[in-house]
Amino acid sequence: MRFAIIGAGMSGILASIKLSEAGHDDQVLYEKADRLGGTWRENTYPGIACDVPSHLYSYSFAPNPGWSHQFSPGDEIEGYFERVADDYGVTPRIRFGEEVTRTEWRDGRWHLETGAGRTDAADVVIAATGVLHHPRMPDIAGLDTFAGPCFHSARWDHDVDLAGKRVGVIGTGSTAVQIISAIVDEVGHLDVFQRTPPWIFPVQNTAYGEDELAAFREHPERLTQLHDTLAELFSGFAAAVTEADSVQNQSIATACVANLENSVADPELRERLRPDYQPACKRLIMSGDYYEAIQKPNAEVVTEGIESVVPEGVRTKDGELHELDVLICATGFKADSFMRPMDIVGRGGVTLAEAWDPRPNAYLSISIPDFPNLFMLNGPNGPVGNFSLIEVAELQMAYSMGLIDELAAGRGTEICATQAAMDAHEEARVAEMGHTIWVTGCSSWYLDDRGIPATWPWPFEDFRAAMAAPDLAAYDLR
Ligand code: N01
Repeated sequence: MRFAIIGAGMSGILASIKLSEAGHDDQVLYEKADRLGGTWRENTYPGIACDVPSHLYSYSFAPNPGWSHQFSPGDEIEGYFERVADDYGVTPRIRFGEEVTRTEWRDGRWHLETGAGRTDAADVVIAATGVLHHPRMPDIAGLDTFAGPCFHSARWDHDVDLAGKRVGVIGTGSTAVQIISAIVDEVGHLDVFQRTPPWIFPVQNTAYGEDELAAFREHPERLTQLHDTLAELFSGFAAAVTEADSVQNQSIATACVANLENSVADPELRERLRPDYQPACKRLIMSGDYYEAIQKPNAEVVTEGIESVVPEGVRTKDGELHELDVLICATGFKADSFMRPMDIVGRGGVTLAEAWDPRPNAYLSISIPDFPNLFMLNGPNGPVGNFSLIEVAELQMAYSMGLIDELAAGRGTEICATQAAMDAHEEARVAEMGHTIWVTGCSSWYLDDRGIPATWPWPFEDFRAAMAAPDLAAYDLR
């Protein structure tokens, strides 16, 4: 069988390694960019780090004794993926600069076309295209009239020198918080345009000392233990977000409230920073230095709504003009794109646009009826809320290998979930959402067009159990 993997980020590299381990060496990875690394290649803003601990945000089979910090910076993470891809022989399989623009299921195979004009045919396609990769610019009048540099956090313009400048940051999500803490000491003046205050869970990001790094190098088994311990801890977090009333959630809330009370001195500012929704309803933000950053004399939190952007800066609804040299939009991503805008045509000519109207769905986030032999990693409605997406992808890939094994064993040539299985799963998923923290009264990128979280509502152990092996009764194997 021939395999095409779309995307050479964390999930695509993983897919390639796991296919090779199973003896499937006829594979190619299509990567639209000229380097691998996915989100860690695209996001290069100051302060970027992963807020999942590095020893958990690592492949289980490739622990890294060299992580510099508990939450290591983005370039280190990108370097890790490059190293793993080299060590496991993935890099030579990648076709860089080739964006798959179309793939069609015809005569029992996927026929792919790339923007570079290449065509290819594969028996199986693994869509490892990522979740948050289409930047969402804010819909603000006059944004394009701004006279100075204006860019999205995921399209950072490194030619722009921020030193001494008047800089505005729109947004106070995970990205903005990292940027603000990183640039506040460099810029002349910083305006933070906050539409909704975030809850901040306090975490310190300590660097590992030489002794600890040496111990990790000398005792690799400790890395595996650490990985497993952190995975357990994060399962606990999952229990919290999927049960809004849980004890764990109350502890998270207590820590966030205490952080706000103890870190923000000015009572007036403290109230403007106090969210009116429960912690973890929006994705919980981890930071040890955000509150300190925004209380610096050169920083100002602007809570008045934005009226428009003008050439000189941002005008708020009270009529005030906030004059700026640089405007940064840390305004998030279109979270429902997944494989789009790729043109995907399944069995019988059904298009992905039709299948995903009105919204994306896949059985267990992996397989779509009438799109045989197409498996998604980190697809729609999966566990995206504060877990290590590496662990999620590893479990999904192991599950997908179970489906691929059916094909490899010759028990059929095409396999995809049945409509009935997907519908039943979706019904159960939606019914379960009432317990979760995500529906307790906030807006966030987790919510779909109906206001239903596009996530996994059960504890993480249930996800592990669901991924243990495919239930073939849910599949149409021909
Ligand atoms: O994006 P977001 P993000 N006018 O959508 C505001 C992951 N991540 O890039 O809250 C004014 O969370 C918007 O305001 P509001 C992580 O999963 C991980 O920060 O909608 N403001 C909000 O404050 C995260 O959840 C790491 O009212 C506007 C912000 O922009 C996900 O990426 C690090 C606006 C957008 O927040 C996305 O985070 C960073 C407008 N028109 C990110 N439009 C790790 O460390 C939007 N906003 C792993």
